[in-house]
Amino acid sequence: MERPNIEKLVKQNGVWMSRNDVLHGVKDITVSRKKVRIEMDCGDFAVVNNSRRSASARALRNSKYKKVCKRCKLSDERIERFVTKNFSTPVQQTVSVSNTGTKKVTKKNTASITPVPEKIENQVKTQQVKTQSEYTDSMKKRIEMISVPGDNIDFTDFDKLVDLPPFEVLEKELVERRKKDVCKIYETSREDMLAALERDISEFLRSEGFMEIKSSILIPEEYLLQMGIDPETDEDYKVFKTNGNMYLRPMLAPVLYNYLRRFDKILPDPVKIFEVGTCYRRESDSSNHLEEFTMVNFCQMGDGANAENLMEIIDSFLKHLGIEYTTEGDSCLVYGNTVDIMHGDMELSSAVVGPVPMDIDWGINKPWIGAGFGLERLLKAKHGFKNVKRGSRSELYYNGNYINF
Ligand code: ATP
Ligand code: 9VF
Ligand code: MG
Repeated sequence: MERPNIEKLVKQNGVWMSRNDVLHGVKDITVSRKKVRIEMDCGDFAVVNNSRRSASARALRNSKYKKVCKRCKLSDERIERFVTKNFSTPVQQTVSVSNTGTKKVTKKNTASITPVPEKIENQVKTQQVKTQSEYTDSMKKRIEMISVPGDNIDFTDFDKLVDLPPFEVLEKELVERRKKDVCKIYETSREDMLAALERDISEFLRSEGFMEIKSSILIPEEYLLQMGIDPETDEDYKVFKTNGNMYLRPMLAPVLYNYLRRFDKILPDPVKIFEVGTCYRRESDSSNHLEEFTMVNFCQMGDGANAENLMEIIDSFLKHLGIEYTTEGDSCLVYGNTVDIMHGDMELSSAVVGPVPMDIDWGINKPWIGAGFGLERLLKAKHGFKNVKRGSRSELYYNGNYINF
């Protein structure tokens, strides 16, 4: 016969046994898809898997407890029932309220901000020194994950590793720092860095005369084909297809083309527009590639659409963001020649001076300039992150700080 699960055992016995074999009365039990949350008469609670073979299940079946929780005020009758497993007579749950004035224990369910000791750094320094070679690869990985550039721990740079404390000490210190960093954000700006960058970019470009657009993330196949991308075979733009006939956009250009064509009939020349939004590409793993990333693409069509103006706007854009860059000539399938804006080895942007032949298909007949930047790469450059993931849509990092503790 199949063994009863925790839910059944707790409901039947009316008691719970905590890990150190202390017997508690059960006030309430909530069952979810996989877990059980048990609230004890003393106010403590436990969340465990709703299993049949766990130590907790065994403890409830075998009735071997070491102590009884005093605060639960379990009646002899309830204990007896648990031990003898005589469930025929239901027991009334009568918890007597003592008149000794003891306070009711209530568990806080709001997250509290734990104050972090200030002078841990000194503590770390006085510990025994550990050399880099004493760190295993998994220790290094863990340290890299929970550290930020400001910690100055770089396992590829030996000079920064002198006086490294033992792993456990360093790990504890870094965890405390990250908690403190996130608490600081909670106390001050409360801004997500990706969202803040988008707002900053939007404000900057609007002040430079560009009009903001928000278009759909879902685009039809026609837009890809018209950009010269075959969604089935293209090697550079590996696109995601939805269950219907739509695709997740790998770029913003198709919609911007349509806007340029329409606005040219409405707005004075030159037409200056931009969009900031999520784009999707099926990429292989790399420290500069995400499958879900944020692009800003700004463009100007008509008067002043020349290489000089393009470089001027890019220069003031990156100066505004405080990011250094170099330029490189490149070419791509979609536009032919591009100017790549680089930060070290990382491409921040591809910039193009039109016109290009496919303009005809989009109904465009004026010169244009444009550039597309990845926001997560801008964050990586700005903060010295090792990986674009730090600044991306993620549950593991908040504003570059590891948070999965
Ligand atoms: P790369 O050659 O580095 O893969 P790309 O030339 O394919 O990039 P573009 O099509 O020029 O990229 O897109 C414009 C900008 O968008 C890039 O310069 C980059 O900043 C950003 N970007 C493109 N693909 C990604 C991605 N997978 N993850 C993060 N950012 C990206
Ligand atoms: C440069 C990057 C074709 C006139 C609407 C504007 C541009 C940006 C290139 C982007 C892409 N192009 N990921 O075009 O600004 O489209 O490959 Si328009
Ligand atoms: Mg490019």
